[in-house]
Amino acid sequence: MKTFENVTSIEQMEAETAKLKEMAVKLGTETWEDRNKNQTPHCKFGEDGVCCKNCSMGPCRITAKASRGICGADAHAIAGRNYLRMIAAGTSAHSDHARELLHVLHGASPNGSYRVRDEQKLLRLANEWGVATENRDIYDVAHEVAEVGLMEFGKPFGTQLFIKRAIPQRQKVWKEQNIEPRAIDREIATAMHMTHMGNTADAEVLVRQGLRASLSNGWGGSMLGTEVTDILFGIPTVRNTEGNLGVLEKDMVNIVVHGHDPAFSEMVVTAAELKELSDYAKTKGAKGINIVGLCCTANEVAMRHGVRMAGNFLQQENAILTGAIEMMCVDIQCIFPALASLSECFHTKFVTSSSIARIPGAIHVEFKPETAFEQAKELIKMAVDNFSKRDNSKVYIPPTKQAATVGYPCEQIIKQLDGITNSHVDELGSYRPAIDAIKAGVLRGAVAIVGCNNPRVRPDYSHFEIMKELLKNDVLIVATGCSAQLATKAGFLNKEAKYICGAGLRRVCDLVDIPPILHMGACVDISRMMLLASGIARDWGVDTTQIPVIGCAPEWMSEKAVSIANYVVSTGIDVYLGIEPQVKGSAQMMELITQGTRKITGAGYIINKDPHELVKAMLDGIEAKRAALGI
Ligand code: BF8
Ligand code: SF4
Repeated sequence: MKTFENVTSIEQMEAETAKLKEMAVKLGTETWEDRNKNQTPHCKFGEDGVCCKNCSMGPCRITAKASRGICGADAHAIAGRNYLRMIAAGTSAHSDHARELLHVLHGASPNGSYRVRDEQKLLRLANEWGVATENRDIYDVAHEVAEVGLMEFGKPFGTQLFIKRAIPQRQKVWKEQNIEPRAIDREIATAMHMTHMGNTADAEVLVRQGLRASLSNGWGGSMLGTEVTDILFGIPTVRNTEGNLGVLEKDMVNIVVHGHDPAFSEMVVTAAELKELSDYAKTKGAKGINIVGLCCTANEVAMRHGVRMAGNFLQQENAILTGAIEMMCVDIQCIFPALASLSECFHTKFVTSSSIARIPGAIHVEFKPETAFEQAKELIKMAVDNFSKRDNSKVYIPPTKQAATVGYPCEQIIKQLDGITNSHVDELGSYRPAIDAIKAGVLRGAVAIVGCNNPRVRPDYSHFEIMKELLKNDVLIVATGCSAQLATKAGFLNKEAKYICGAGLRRVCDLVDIPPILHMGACVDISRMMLLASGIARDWGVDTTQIPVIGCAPEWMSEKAVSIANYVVSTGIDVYLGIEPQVKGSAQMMELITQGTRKITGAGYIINKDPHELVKAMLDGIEAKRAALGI
């Protein structure tokens, strides 16, 4: 039988990193590997979540001799408050990202840098929200939709509009459990207020607010971010691209866009397509301009433009270490401050663009929607001018890259499913063909693998091992964020990767013409996954807790990830984690996040640092759901 031998192993990826690391050593500069060593072992109190510095009587730490802080807060209260603060921070990050985009939509105009790219999606949202559309200019509609969206952050009454998109069973759970998300900013402020000195000390109450605040992200901020991005830049469609550092070009001006907010990177990508700029690059001795992405910005531009992806989170310093980057432009989130000083070892210009993420040593070009396109052009010129300063004695571009097919939002998945059965049910389509495949056992289920990579474990290895095992066992994977990028680097987004899958999944890949892992976008696009799971549950006629669909974040690290994990659990989907949340110092908190939430939402965490044990638990979990459904 045919096989797919073109997988890039973790060992190969590590060998390339080691080679780049040689350059860092030669230049006498450090990277995360060194800093990680210096930070190990980590502070035990922080690791266990039992250090409180929420007031200046502290910091207080829970130890064998001190079971309470000065105010009397115990380990459960302290760990619970720290945990809720992580959720609040994560919720604020995703949601503020969406808020910025809503302002961009509010300022969009037919002749401006930002236009409405997908009128149909805008009109659908306007109808959903009761915004008048008939005989109106599309930009008037856009501006009013943006206003309604912005009100979701601070409205004094009511709950998030998008929760009506959830299946009725879920809405009922949220209402009965009193975790329906209200205004986004309110849920964040409430979380911060509850955790202020002298307020909530009951761990369960803190966990409940975590669920509620996270819902204002998943079914609020993140979903707004995704919707508005689609309206402004188009719903992603299937594209062929490539991934890993081999996408850098030795004869071209290499510009990396890194971060999360696509408003900035879209301008850079569009400007780079201008003939005047590529001609300009040629006058400077380069063959052209090569824009590549890092982290979630990479996912955004890959899915909409086919821009190639240089890599994920822990690869950001490696990109600079190639010595072949003329400019790295960053926007917000997951950007190492270390990039500024590392860039100084090379000719690389390191440019920050947002007031939210300012870094000493960077060139700061505050990006403004009104002048965005012009600013992007200026930056590209600056990068081109920098090409001649590249020092070839410091250049090493690892040769490895993989072909990838990306761009599978719900709309695309439905379209492809429709294509095989002609079972077009209604305007929104149906997941029934996928459900039939699951019921028949051709597919055992589906897993959303998401999140970061993390030096607490062998980076990327857990993603890799878990994916490989699930594919072999006929489990379809949807991926976002840095996980999707690992899948890209490994070669799992190549349609030919079907040959590493079980016979059932391979058949589905053939029939639907998809790679075995569907790239659904950036981390804000986990909201797409919530709609996907809800759509499957709706078409199946059961609750989301019942379908053999689970989530997994094998190497999560950010506060955003904690917020995401909580809204996934709130949506009724079990979350398998490969990194322990920092609450271990409280047995009650450990019980709450693994068992307690099951009584509230029907789902919880399963935690195991060993990827092989974790994937076994995942397969067991899927089979248990199948058995309960009688399939
Ligand atoms: O939002 S997966 S390291 S890049 S937090 Fe960050 Fe984690 Fe990557 Fe995207 Ni998500
Ligand atoms: Fe210590 Fe309580 Fe202050 Fe926390 S809030 S630092 S436990 S006194």
